[in-house]
Formats: sequence, structure tokens, C-alpha cells
Amino acid sequence: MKKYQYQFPQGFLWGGAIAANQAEGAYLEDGKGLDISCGFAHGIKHDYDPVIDPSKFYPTHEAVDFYHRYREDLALMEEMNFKAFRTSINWSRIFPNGDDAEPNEAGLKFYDDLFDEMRKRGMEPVVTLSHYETPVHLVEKYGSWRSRKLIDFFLRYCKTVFTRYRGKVNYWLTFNELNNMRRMPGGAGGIFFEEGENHQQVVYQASHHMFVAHALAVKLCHEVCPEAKIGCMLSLSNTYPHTCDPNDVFETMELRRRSLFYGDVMIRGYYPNYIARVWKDEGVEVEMLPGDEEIIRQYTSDYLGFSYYRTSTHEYGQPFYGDTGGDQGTPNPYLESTPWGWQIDPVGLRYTLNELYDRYQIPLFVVENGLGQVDELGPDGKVHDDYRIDYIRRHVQALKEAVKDGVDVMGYTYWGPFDIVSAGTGEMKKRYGFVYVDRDNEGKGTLERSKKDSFEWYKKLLASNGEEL
Ligand code: BGP
Repeated sequence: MKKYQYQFPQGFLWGGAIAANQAEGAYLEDGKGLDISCGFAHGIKHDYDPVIDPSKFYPTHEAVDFYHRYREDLALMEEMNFKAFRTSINWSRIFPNGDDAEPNEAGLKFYDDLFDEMRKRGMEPVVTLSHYETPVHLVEKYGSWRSRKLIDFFLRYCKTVFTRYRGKVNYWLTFNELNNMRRMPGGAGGIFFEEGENHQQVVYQASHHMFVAHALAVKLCHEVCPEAKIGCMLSLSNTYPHTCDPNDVFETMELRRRSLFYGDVMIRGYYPNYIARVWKDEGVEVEMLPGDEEIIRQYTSDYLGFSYYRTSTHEYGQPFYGDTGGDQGTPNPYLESTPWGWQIDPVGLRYTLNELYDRYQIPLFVVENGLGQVDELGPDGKVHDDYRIDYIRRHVQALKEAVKDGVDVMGYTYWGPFDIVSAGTGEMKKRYGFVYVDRDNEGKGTLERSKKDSFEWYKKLLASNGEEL
């Protein structure tokens, strides 16, 4: 029996997380192709332009220029004692069209240098293979993951990067927040609907192809780099029943299952019984080839990476838009909200960690958690972000309680350790960083980096392996 764990284990992966498209910029440099993030002027929750409109400003095109400034940024992360740094490889830097026969050497070289730099600075790279970055050509030519062909293209890409970065990257994640296929299928899977389509049919068929691709990527990773671990990644901010009315309670469970369904398939390795009724009610018939279910059963995730930001509540009869109720659900009177309406709930993190470990019994990795706020520069030209320190302190406390509860947690990578473009809204104004980046919503600013108060605080937290709160 496992002994009582009263503190964070040695080797706990503390650090930070970003995504290529939200930080790198250089959107067409060194042979890169267009990926879907390039067509969202206001983030993935809003309209997508299949053709770039030259009169519009697209925030990811330059983002915060991590492509050219990563050495400076990683030096700051090293100063904060990071043990891990999560980013994605932008698929379209390696295969500009997604279906190219040969990879783009300049793209491969960029990530070689980036991962070398991380290792040199004592950080384990944690790498997402697809973080809202499906190559545009795959969307146009094949309808993205509607087509089974994407499985082969994705695996060609995986084989290329697993082989190239073997020994450098030991932690992989396949698709970022795959359960967001329901809420934001454009971002999560490059799915844009045609008129008259049954949306749920398209989403679940595409998800099936992604499940097979995920399982085959697990297989491949284990063959090519046996020392590496590969996980799935889900958005698992949580939802409570708004009241103890059994109707609220039951329906909230059903809503939660819409997200856990993705973990159930990729971790437990089979389609859960409850989905048959959901599909029947929604008129969904997923086509599977013989052998698909066996592949999914055989190659399950080594760990579960997930994002946790908030909770909301659900009332009987509300629509199931996303992972947290009717996107935001009904406000919880016991919690405070950010200016974006995200309700801050540290206990919810402990609850979620216990919920997930009870269900899956595999290591968990909090690969995203953080506070998006409006940061004002003080008269001294600095950001005094006590509110961010408070948010992290309370969440890390809750994380520690979960460790004591016996949950097996591998690490914690804070979202957006330096300010980057918001995925949801495309804003720079929604800042998460310990490091301020001088750039605004219109793309103005010097891009200069400066430390906020939270920088020193997080540095101490990491130096003490999570003890100095
Ligand atoms: C997650 C995404 C990230 C991210 C974060 C914060 O859903 O994986 O890419 O940005 O949420 O969201 P936002 O940027 O909209 O504040």
C-alpha cells in the first residue's frame, strides 16, 4: 500500500506552459505553412477566416515573437527554477501543408534548437503535438479530421518528430483539449461546418479518427522512444450541480460525461456504454473500421494532462455547450469571477484531481492552470500582481492537499508564464504571465519583457519544491 504522501514528491515537474501559435509569431517564416490559428482574428471562440483578410489584424501572426526571443524567455524561466516547460510543435512548421511527403528541415531545426536550449537550462520539454494548429491545407482539401486520411498524415508527422527528438523530449501529449471538439471544433480539430450538417455527427466521427490517431501515436512513441511517456490532454475545468435537486445533480453528471467520454476512450481504452444513448438521441452513427476498437483498447495513454481554470454550475434544462455548463453555466454565489467571467475555485482543483484519479488510476499532470487578468503598470513601471500570487497560492495549496489525498500527480505547469495571445479571444489584454510583455490588442508595443511581482514569488515556490507558499 502506498504510504501517506505529506509533500510534493522529488522530481515534481514544476514549470510553465505555452502553445506555439500563441507565442511564436513568425507565422510564415522558414517555410512554415498556414495553420488554422492564423485565421482567427479574435480567438478560437469567434469567427474563422478561411482566407486571410489583409485589412484585419491577426494576433497570432507575430504573437510575442517567441520564435526569435526564446533564449531570452527561457533564461527568465530558468531564473524561476523551472523543471519543465510545455509548448507545442506547430505541425505546419514541420509539414507546411500537412500532407507533404517530406518534412521542412528549417522547422525541425528550430525545435531542435528550442529543446536543446530547454535542456541546457535544466527543463524537461513537455510537448503537445497539436495545440489548435491543424494545417489549413488539410482543412481545405480533406475537411480536416472528417477524413480518415488525417490519421496517416498525423502519424507521418509523429514519426518524424519522435525520431528527430528521441532522447530530448520525454513527455509528449497528442491533441490539446480534445474534448473541446464539442465546444470549439474549429480550434480543436479544424472542423468548420457546412450547411445542413448534423454537427454532432461530424464532431463524433472526427473524434473517432482522432482517437485512432491518438492510440497509434502512443504505439509509435513507445516503439521509437521507449523511455518517453505520452499522454492525452483534456480541458477539465469542472461543473457542479447548481442545487441539490436530483435533476440538477443527474444532468450535471451527464454534462461532465461529455468531457470524461474523451478520457474514457483514450485512457480506459473503450467506448463507454453511456455514449450509445447520447448518439441515438443526437442522430449520430459513427463509422468504425474493423480493428479500430482493438487499437483503441491496446494503446492507451501513459498519463492524463489536463487544464483546470475554473468551475461553474449547471441547472436542469440548461444547454450543454461545453465542458463547464452553458459555457459559463450559472454563476456560483460562493466564488469570485475574473473580468472574463471565469470563477476562481481552488477547492475545485482538489475535487477534480480526486475525481480523475478515482476514475482513471494513472498519473495526472496539471499542464495548465492560471489567472488571466488585466495587468496595469504602476507608477514605477511595474506590475504588482498580488491577485495572481493569491490565485496560484490557493491552487497550489489545493494541489498539495490532493497529493496528500493520495492522488498521483506528476507536475504543474502554470499557463502563460510570460504574456501571450489569448486562445479564446485573441487578446493580449488577458494576461497570465510572471513576465510582462509590452504588446497590446492592436499589436503595438516594443515586445520588451519585464518581471511582475509574481516572478519572485513563483521562483521561491519552485526553489522550495512547493513548500514556500
Ligand atoms: C486553454 C488552452 C490554451 C489557453 C488557455 C487559456 O483552453 O489550451 O491554449 O490559452 O485555455 O485560455 P485563454 O487564452 O482564452 O484565456
